[in-house]
Amino acid sequence: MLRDDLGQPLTILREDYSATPYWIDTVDLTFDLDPAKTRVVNRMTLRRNADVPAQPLKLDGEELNLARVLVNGQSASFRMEGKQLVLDNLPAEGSFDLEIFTTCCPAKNTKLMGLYVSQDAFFTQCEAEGFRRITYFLDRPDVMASYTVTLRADKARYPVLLSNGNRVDSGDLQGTGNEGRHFAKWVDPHKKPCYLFALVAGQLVAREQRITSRAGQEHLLQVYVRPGDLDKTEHAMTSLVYSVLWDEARFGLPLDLERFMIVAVGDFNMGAMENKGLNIFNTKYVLANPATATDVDFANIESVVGHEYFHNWSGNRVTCRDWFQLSLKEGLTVFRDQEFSMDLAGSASARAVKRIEDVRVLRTAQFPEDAGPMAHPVRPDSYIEINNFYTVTIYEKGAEVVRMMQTLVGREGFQKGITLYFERFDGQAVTCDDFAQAIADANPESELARQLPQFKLWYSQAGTPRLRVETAYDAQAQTFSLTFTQTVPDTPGQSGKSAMVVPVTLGLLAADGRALPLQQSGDAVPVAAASGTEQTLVLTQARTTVTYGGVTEQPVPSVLRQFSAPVVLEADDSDDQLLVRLRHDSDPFNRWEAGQRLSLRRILAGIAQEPAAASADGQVLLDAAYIDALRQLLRDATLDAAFKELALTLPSENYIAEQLDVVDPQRIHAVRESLREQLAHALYDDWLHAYEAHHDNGGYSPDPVSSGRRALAGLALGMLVLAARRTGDAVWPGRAYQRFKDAGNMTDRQNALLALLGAGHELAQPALQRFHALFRHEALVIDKWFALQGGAVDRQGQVLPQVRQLMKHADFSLKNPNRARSLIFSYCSANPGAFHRSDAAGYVFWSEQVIALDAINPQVAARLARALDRWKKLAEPYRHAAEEALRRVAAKADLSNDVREVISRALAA
Ligand code: B3K
Ligand code: ZN
Repeated sequence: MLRDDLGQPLTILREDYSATPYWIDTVDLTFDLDPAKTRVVNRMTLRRNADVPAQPLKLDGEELNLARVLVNGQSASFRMEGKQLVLDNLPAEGSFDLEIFTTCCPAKNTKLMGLYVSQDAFFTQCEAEGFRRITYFLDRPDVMASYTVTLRADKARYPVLLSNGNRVDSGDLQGTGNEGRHFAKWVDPHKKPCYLFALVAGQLVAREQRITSRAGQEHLLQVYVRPGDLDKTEHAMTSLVYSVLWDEARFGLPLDLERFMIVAVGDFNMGAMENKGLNIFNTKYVLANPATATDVDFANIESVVGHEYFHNWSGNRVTCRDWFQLSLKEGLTVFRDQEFSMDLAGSASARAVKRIEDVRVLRTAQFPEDAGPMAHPVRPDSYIEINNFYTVTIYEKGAEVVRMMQTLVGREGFQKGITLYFERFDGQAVTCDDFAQAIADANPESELARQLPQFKLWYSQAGTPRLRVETAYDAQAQTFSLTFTQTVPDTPGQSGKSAMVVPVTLGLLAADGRALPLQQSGDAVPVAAASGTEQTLVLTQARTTVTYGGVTEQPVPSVLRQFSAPVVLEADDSDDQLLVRLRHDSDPFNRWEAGQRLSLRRILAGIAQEPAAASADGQVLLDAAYIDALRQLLRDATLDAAFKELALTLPSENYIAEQLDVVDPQRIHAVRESLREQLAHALYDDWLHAYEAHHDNGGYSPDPVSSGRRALAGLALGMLVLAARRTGDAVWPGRAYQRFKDAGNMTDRQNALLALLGAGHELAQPALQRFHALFRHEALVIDKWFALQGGAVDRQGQVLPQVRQLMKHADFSLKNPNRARSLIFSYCSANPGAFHRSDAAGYVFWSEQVIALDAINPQVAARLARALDRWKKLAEPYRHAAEEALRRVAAKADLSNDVREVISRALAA
C-alpha cells in the first residue's frame, strides 16, 4: 500500500466520509499580487459543527509560506501535521475569526494548480484541491462560504483585476509603496465551495454583450482574451448567449448573476473551469475564427462554453458532498451539454450525428477504460489522487447514466425530476443517490422509480455490461422472440456482479425495410416507452426473453437504437441483415452502427488471417455486396453529408483493438489501412462524385449542414489522394496541395494537408512548412502543426524520429500543456500504428516524457502515463517491452502521487 510521509495510507475511501467538524461562513481574502511573492491575507469566520464531536481544526495547505495566525485578533499557537495546519483549543461556542497570513510563488507554479502565472498574467485553478495552494483552508466541497476578495497589483502590468461575483469597489492605492498600484474589490452574492474560487489579473480585453432574460433580468456577458485575440471571440460569445437562453427554456434554470465572465488562458491543465461567475477557459475552447479553427474546434467551443455555463446550476448551485460524487455534477453536465448541442443542431439527422459522435467517444475511450486497470465505478469507492478521476467514466459514462434515467421516465418526466432536484437541494452539497432519488420521486409511476435500487448499480458497479441477444422466428406461430443475456465483467477490486437495469430500444424491419408493428405476446417485459413500431424494453434480469406476435415474415431486428444503454451488444446478425439495416433502418444511429459492424467484421477477418495467407500489407478481400451498400449510401441524395462521412469512416484502430483479446497494433494498423486503400479504389468514382458535389462551400459558417459538407469533401479528398498512391496519378495530390494553399478556412486547409499526410505523399512536407510559416504567430494553429506530425501515418518508422526532432523546435515547450499534448499525446495516445514499435523505441520515448513531465506538471504527466493502460492485452514483443517501460517509470523514486497511482494500477492489474 502506498503511504505518505507520515506513514498514513494515501488511499482515500468513500466509506470514510465524515461531516466537517467546522463550518466556514465568510471568507475575506486580500491578495497583493506579485509573481515572485504574492501575499495572501485570509480572514474567515468559522463555527464548530455541533453535529460532530469537538476536535481540533485541521486546515489543508500546500507549498505555502506561513507567516502568522490570529484567532479573534490574537496571535494563536498552532502546529503542523504533515501539510495540515492544526489549531487546538478553539472557542467551543459561537463563531470566531481566524486570520491567516501566507505567501506563495505564482511564477514557479508549473503545476498550474492554485495561483499561477501565464504570459505575465495571474490565473487560478482550484478544482479539485488547488485552493489549499493559495491559503490554508477546509478544502472540501461541502464547506460553503460567502467570499469577499480584494486584489491589489501594479496597474500598468495588471490593469484588469477579476474575481467571482460583482465588483463593488476599485481605484488607485494610496500611500508610500503603493505608487502605480490599484485595487478591485469583489463580492460573490452566492455561497460556494472553495474549488469554485477564481481570480484573474493581467492585460486583457473583453468582448461584451448585454442580454435580458425571459424574466426581464439584465445580465452582462464578457469574454476576456489577450489584446489581439478579440477577433476570435464571436463564436464563444454566441455560444454563451445560446447557453443562457437554452437553460432557461429547456430546464427553467436562469442566470443568477449580474455579470458572467469567461477568461481565456494559454496555459491550462484541462478544457475549462466553471468558477462561479468567472469561468476560466483553455484558449483552445474560446478562440476561433474560420482561418484558425476547424469545424471540430467550433463545435467543441459550443459544447465547452455550454458545459461550463450549465455547471452554474448543476455543480455550483447544487454541488458535490465529496469528490466521490464527482459524476453528480460532471455526468449531469455532460448530459446537459450533449442535449444543448443536439437541440441547437436542429434536424433529426443532425441530432443523430451528434449522438453518433458522442457514442464513438464513449466506445473508443470509456469502454477501454472500463476494461482496463483504471476501471472504476461512476461513483468511485477509493482514490489516491482525485485529479486522476476526472475520467471518461465519470464524465461520459456518467452522462449515459443520466440519459438512461431520461429514457426511463421520458423527456417530460425528466424535466420534472430536474426541477425537483434543484428545488430540494439548492445551495447544498449532495450525493449521486440524492439525484437519482429526486428523478424517481418526481416520476413515482416510472420504471426508474420501480427499479431504483437496482438502477443505482450503474453508480456502484464498474465494467461495461455485455448484452447478448439471440433471436428465433416461428413462421407458423408468427412469433419472433429475442433472448437477452446480460453479464457484467469483473474489474479491479470488483467481482461477482449483479444484473443491471438496461433500457433497450428496438424495432423490427421487414426485408424491404418496412417497420413492422410491435405487439408483445406471452409474459410481458416492462416497456418504458413505445410507439407502434418501436419499444424501449426495461431489462432487469440476467436473462430475459421477449416475444412479439403477429410477425408475418422473418424480421430483421434493430436492437439498442440510439444506443439506449452503455453496453457491448453481442448479436449474430447476418451480413444480409446488417445490409438491410444499413439501407433502411429508420434509426440513424443503428443505421450507422450496421455499417460499422460490416466494416469491423471485414477488418477482424483480415486480422485473423494468417499474415502469410494475406498479402504483405494485410489485404482483405472485399465483397461486392459491402462495396455496393457503401456506394449506395454515398450516392443517396436524401442523406446528410455529415452522416455519410460518419458512415464511411472505418472504426478507429483503438476501437478495433477493443474487440480483440490479444492486440497486435501493427497488424490492426496494416489491415485497416489496407481496407481504406481498397475502398479508395473500389469507390473511386463515387469519391470523385462526392468531392465534386461538396467541395465548394461558399462563405464559412460552422453550422451542421456546411460542416458536414466539408467533412465529406475532406474524406473524399483523402481517399482520392490515397488512391493515387498505387496508380501514381499526380493530379489528386496536386489538387490537394492547391486546395491546401487556397483554402478559405482551416477545416478545408487541414483536411487537404491530412490527405497528403495520410497518403504519405511527398507534397506533405512543403505543405507543412508553409503551414508553419503562415501561422507562426497563432499558438493554437502551431499546436495543430505539432499534432499533425505526431499523429501522422507511419510508413517507414519516420514518425518517432520526427517527434524527437520536433521537441527541439524553438516553438516546442513541455511546460505548456497544450503544446505537450499536441506533440507527445498525439504520438503516444492517438497514433497506435506509430507508437507501438517492435523495437520498443516508442515506449522508451513515452517513459522519458512521463518522467520529464512529472517533474513539471503531475496532472498532465498522469494523463500521458495512461497511454500504456492496456499493455497486458498487447501481443509480444510489445507486451514485454511495454511492461519494461512501465517498470522503468515505477522505479523512479520521487514520482508524484498522480503518476504513481496510474502506473501502480497498470502493473498490479
Ligand atoms: N470541473 C472542471 C474540471 C476540473 C478538473 C480538475 N482536475 C471542468 C469541467 O468539467 O467542467
Ligand atoms: Zn464539468
